[in-house]
Amino acid sequence: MSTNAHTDAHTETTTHGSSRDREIVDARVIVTCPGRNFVTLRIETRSGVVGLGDATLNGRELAVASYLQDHLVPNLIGRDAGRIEDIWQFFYRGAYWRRGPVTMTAIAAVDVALWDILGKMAGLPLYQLLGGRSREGALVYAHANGRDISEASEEVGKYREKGFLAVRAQCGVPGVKKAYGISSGGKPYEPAESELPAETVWSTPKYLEVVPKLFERLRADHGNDVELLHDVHHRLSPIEAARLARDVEPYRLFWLEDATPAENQKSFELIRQHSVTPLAVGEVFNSIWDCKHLIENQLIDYIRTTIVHGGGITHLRRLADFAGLHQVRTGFHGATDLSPVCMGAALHFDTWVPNFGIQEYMFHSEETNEVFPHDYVFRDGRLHVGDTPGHGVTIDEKLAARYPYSPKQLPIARLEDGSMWDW
Ligand code: KDG
Ligand code: MG
Repeated sequence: MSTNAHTDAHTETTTHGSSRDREIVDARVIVTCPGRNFVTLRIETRSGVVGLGDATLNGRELAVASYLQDHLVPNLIGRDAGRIEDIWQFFYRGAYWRRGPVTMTAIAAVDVALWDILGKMAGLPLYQLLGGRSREGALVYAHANGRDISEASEEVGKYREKGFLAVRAQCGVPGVKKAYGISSGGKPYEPAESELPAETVWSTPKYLEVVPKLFERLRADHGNDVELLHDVHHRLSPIEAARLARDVEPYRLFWLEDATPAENQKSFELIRQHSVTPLAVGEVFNSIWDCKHLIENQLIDYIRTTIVHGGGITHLRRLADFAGLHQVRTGFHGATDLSPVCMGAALHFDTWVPNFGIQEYMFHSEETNEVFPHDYVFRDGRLHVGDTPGHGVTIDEKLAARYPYSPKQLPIARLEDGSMWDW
């Protein structure tokens, strides 16, 4: 693609440089595995400003790396990095094959890297570019999990001691060998642990028996002074989800997450008819179209779609504004498979977005934090971004190169009779 197709013939001068300074001269995909796989896009302008975007899609990392490398990067070289909206539209509208996790993750990586560059060129932190601070820090929730109810309750206590104001709680299900969200051997929970998907067995009746008991115990042990959350991880049918949402009502959950798969957005109507437990959904969504019905019919309270899987800041800003019109708040996905680059960008967004709800915060490993130095810090139950221009997250490429890609896929779930189920 010829360079002059993307740069202005006339010189467009701004306080911080011309379109020539902003010309994209390099874009590279970095794959690294400091304990888990991450894909990062690094974009550089002619004036030497570097921006980073997370492109990690757990278990499908190389598909996004190839989408970027083979299809987006060749279209980036020579373009004006300041044309963030036009580049987004070029890759979304211009692609013909729209949406889907691979495409939208790749577009997100480009978008976030460009916002990072804009912040660095302007000398401003990203939240300032978005419209400035709406709050002092982003309320976060941690993950407490235990092999049984007592262990889960102890874990909730540990997080409260660390200053967390909100905790997601999961516990083992008696009779189910490997329930979602439960780690083994005291290690942090990481679902993608083998080259081919691990097969787990699922029992809805056993699960529906234990969860209300878990939350009854947590309220008895910890009182009402802590926000409690729970992730069903798409395992229930709409009517089972309605039953669970009703059964946990006395324990005043902050939210019940992914109670049923949401390909059929109307299925949430059934849950709503039966319960006032707040509902969150959307970590697997990629665009506003995945949740339009859910939002405009006020079938959910929190939208979980986050920057890396939802087309970046440019698209998430639209989604959040649309959600705000319907009193739906943000509750961004923040598992460890989203890199610190995504977390940094998400926290700037959280610092600005008027209809903020909460941010998920699973801690990254030491190795990951060393590969991705960042300026956000945890204090008093909240994550606080720094004032570094851009999103405040960088990469130590030398260190990253010491951790080669290691193929890993997410597990699958089957019912006790062997039928495939939702993991
Ligand atoms: O890659 C899948 C994980 O991000 C997901 O299982 C984590 O459901 C999750 C959550 O709420 O963090
Ligand atoms: Mg989840």
